[in-house]
This record gives sequence, structure tokens and C-alpha cells, in this order.
Amino acid sequence: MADPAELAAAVRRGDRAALARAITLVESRRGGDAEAAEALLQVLLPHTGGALRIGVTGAPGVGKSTLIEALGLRLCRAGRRVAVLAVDPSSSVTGGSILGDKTRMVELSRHPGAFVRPSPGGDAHGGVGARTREALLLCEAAGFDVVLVETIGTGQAENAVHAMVDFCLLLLSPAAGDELQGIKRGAMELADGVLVTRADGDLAAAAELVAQQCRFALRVLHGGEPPPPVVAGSARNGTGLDELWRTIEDRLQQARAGGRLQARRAAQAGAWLDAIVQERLLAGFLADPVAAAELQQARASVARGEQLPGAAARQVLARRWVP
Ligand SMILES: Nc1nc2c(ncn2[C@@H]2O[C@H](COP(=O)(O)OP(=O)(O)OP(=O)(O)O)[C@@H](O)[C@H]2O)c(=O)[nH]1
Ligand SMILES: [Mg+2]
Repeated sequence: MADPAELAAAVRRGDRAALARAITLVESRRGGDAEAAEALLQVLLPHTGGALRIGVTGAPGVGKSTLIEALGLRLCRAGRRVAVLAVDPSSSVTGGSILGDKTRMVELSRHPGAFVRPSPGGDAHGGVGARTREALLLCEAAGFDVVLVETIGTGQAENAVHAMVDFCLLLLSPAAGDELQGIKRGAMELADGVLVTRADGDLAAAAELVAQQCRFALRVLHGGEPPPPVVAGSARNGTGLDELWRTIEDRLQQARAGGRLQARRAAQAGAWLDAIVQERLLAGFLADPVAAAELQQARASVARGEQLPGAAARQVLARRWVP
């Protein structure tokens, strides 16, 4: 592996192979790579922050990849540089180098203005990759001005992606019929905007109807606040995609002008720090064999009903300042 300064310089030049290597480095779990990854990110940090960070969520099969490819191509043709971080649930099996379904985003992947990167879908990370945040920063350092993050459509995906993007776009399909009743309130609450897909062919009218219902639901949900925008569109024939993008850009422009974008990113960085501290405290604790054994005993005692969890936890923790 090249030294961090060299790799950083290559990433900054927009060298795709270097960017891919850099992402592989931050995703690596090999001993020693963590330090190299940290050094790399530290060097590149001043060059990050320049992209519009957009998360795309929605139920499995709703059309996230299709939308990202269609929207990404439009943006590339308009001269933007677009990076896509897609969590590929199958790549933890295949080794993380190819998209599970190779037919997806093929055209976008070939566009010189685009970079498409599938990442292993870590199961513990709520529908985004374990290192998606780091990958996002690397894409920014490489000069991409739009980064699209596709999640696995799982229950936790909205939370996880919301914690790292400027704008969380929720996709709804009119095909599901009672879609609005079925969609979790949490997903709606976290959405910064909604696209009702498949507004083409037979479903065009249904999509408009779902969009109207959705606008109403969001107005109620957000009380007096301006509700997130809802657009009906089609990734297949491109209807509504220009409107969708204009809306997203307008919102982000307003958020920037009002200081909300900077505040959101600052809060995200703080929460990211907290999550790492918690993760490392726990890992440090469990790596201590004595602590792990005591925890095991405490668990048995609690299971037998001899102790309350609160008291047992206090005992386990009392004898050590967790590193
Ligand atoms: N008619 C129509 N079909 C669409 C549209 N968008 C997606 N589809 C179809 O819906 C199917 C699923 O699309 P994907 O883009 O793979 O959905 P996804 O949300 O990325 O799926 P997962 O990543 O597996 O959760 C594909 O067969 C698409 O062709 C659309 O706007 N109109
Ligand atoms: Mg997909």
C-alpha cells in the first residue's frame, strides 16, 4: 500500500483507481490498516465537505438504483461529477468488488464523470456500510460534487443514512397500493423529500394520487413547519427528475443560506464521535477477559433472577475504569 501522503495526492487529482484503493483501505479490517486509513483521512479532511450529500432510501425493490442511475446520468451530462456509494447486501459474500446485480447502474458506471462504488452491507450498520461516512469524505476529496448514498431498504436504513447526508430522499411506489399506510412513520419523519416513483404507464395516475396523500400526511406530520417536498416521477422515462433535482438543490441552498446545513453537519460529526467512543469503550471492555467473564457471570445471575440488571451492571463496571 502506498504511503498515505502519496495516496492522498492521487485521490486529490481525481484518480479513480486511487479513490477505489482509498475506500478499500478505510473499509479494511486488517491490522495496521486502521492507522493508515486514519492518516489518509486526516490529510484529506481539509478538502472534504464540498459535495451535496444525498441519501436514497425506500423499501427493497422500490427503484432506488434505477433512480440513482437516471438522476446520476442527468447530472453527469450537465457537467456535474457524481459519486454513488451503494450498499450491496451480497458483496460481503462476493468480497465487495462487484455489484450483486451487474445490470444496475451500468451506464452511469461507464460515464467519465461518475464513480460507482458498491460497499459490503455490514449487518450491524442499519442499511449503510460500516465505512460509508469515510468513503463519502474520500469522494469529496476526489472532487465529486454530488454524492448519492443508496441504502438497503431495511428498517434502520433511514436513521443510519440520515446521520450522514444533507438530504434524505425517500422513495415510495404507487404499485404497493396501500403504500402510505404501510410505510413506517419513522421513515416519513426522517425524509427531507419524497419521490413517488413509477409515474409512468399504468401507474401514472396512482403515483399522482400517492403523492397527494403523501403531501397531506407530511403537512400533518410537520405541523406549522414547511413540509418536505413531494414529487411524482419516473426513473424509467425521466418524468419529474429535473423538478426533483431543482427542489433538492433549492432546499439545500436555503439550508446553507440559513446556516442549517452547517449545523446539521456539525451535529452529525458530534454524533459520529459519540458512536465511535461508545463502540471503542465496549470493544475495550469486552476485550478484557476478566471483564468478559464477570459479565457472563452477571448475566447468569440476572437470568436466575438473583440480581437486578442495574445492580449487576454496577458491580461489573465498578472495578474498572473502562479504557
Ligand atoms: N416502470 C417503472 N419501473 C421502475 C421505475 N424505477 C424502477 N423500476 C423497476 O423496479 C425494479 C426495481 O428497481 P431497483 O432500482 O433495482 O430497486 P431498488 O430499490 O434499488 O432495489 P434494491 O436495491 O434491491 O432494494 C426494476 O425492475 C426497475 O426497472 C420507474 O420509475 N418506473
Ligand atoms: Mg438497489
